[in-house]
Amino acid sequence: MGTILVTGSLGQIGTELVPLLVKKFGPSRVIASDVKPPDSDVFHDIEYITMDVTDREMVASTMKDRSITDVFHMAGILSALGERNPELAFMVNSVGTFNVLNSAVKAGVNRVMIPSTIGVFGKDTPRDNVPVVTVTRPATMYGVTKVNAELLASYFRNKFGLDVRGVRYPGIVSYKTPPSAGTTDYAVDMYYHAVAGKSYECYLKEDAALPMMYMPDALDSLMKLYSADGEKLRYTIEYNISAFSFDPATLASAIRRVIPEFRVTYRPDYRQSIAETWPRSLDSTDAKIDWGFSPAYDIDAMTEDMIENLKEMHVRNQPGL
Ligand code: AKB
Repeated sequence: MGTILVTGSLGQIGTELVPLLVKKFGPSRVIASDVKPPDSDVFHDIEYITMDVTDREMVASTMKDRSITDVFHMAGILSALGERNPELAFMVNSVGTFNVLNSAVKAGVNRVMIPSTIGVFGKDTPRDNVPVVTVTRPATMYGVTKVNAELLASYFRNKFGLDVRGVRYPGIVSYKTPPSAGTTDYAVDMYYHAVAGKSYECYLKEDAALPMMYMPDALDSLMKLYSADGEKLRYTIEYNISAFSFDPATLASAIRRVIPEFRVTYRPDYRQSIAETWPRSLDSTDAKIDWGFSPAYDIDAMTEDMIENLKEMHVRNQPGL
């Protein structure tokens, strides 16, 4: 392995993936990138470049000139922002993914990791224990572009032999990056409010159950799949993974076991209509069989860890609360 390029390094997953890659492979082997410069010196020990994945020339020359061998393509516009700005979602998620795959083939890249999402499912998909191969007819622009990314990944694998791998992530809970553009972000937001001693108005209904997982398991899964034996992989970026499912009321109860005074009210908005088109639970069996997916955190272990870490981060001083 030579040099790893990470796109979307300032996003929810990218922020935590980059330090993990640096720890694993060393600072000289990782180049972080995002469309904007970092706010502070978060990635001070490694090379950071400003790169827009929708810029074909920029993506192609970055991969070629820096002899990139591996790409973690984490740049993406999530579901809620995608509904507010469908054109941006199309450009980043579809055009950007095409640019990354096309440039990777031309530059002789060995492996490309691309996350997919439960957003590929829609109203015609079964709601419970959804298998990998099922109906993928999403209602959101995010879903449309991610189905497109799944098809592109398989096309580039079959046509050019490019090693492309990825998982369909459920909602991911994490504390390092404040919530922003997704439908499942309410979960992160709830913890931020609870630790700040505030009540929370939830934009999903209390019984809107969705598949979820904690960030350490999301990262561990990605790294397991990255180093898995390619011969054993039956799918490209379509592996379903999820650690558990919960609805807002269940999460609020889990938080109240640690912070009993925490209160939640419900005022569903357009994100409730998105959640209603997604499954309540996923079948992760194929990921377990093919590359050993095995999440460690349940909802209570995640809740204790989230609250402990958010308290340490002095969440009361975070803007926007
Ligand atoms: C979102 O809510 O848009 C994302 C996702 C499930 O892909 N977290």
